[in-house]
Amino acid sequence: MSDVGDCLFCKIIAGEIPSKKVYEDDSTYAFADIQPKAKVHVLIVPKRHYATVAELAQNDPAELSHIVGVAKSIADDAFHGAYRLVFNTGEDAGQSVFHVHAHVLTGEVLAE
Ligand code: IU
Repeated sequence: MSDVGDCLFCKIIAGEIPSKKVYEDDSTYAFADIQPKAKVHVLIVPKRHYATVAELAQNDPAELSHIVGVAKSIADDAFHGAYRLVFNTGEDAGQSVFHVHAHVLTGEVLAE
């Protein structure tokens, strides 16, 4: 379903690179960020490869909505439904992996 060139997150989804899985279903995979910026820091990715959240929204809005639901459910379990959801988009905004991913930051009170 997903294996675009040498995309790192496609390889994680395919199990070619190990990750700490948090959630998986037919269309979506979630795993712990290797450099957590909060007590709980999870990346949620669509299994199908899109570079950015804008591309995902345009091509598969149902999957984007699903990802938002997965984020809520992770935060419901980790920290009574309080969480920050971030999609860095573009190199100048801090995006370093060009397979769209939602950062879910939760598990503790977050600084502004
Ligand atoms: P960014 O929004 O593209 O900068 O986020 C990429 C994230 O992917 C970043 O928080 C990294 O710590 C994380 N990550 C990872 O979890 N596993 C990896 O093998 C690599 C990056 I490379």
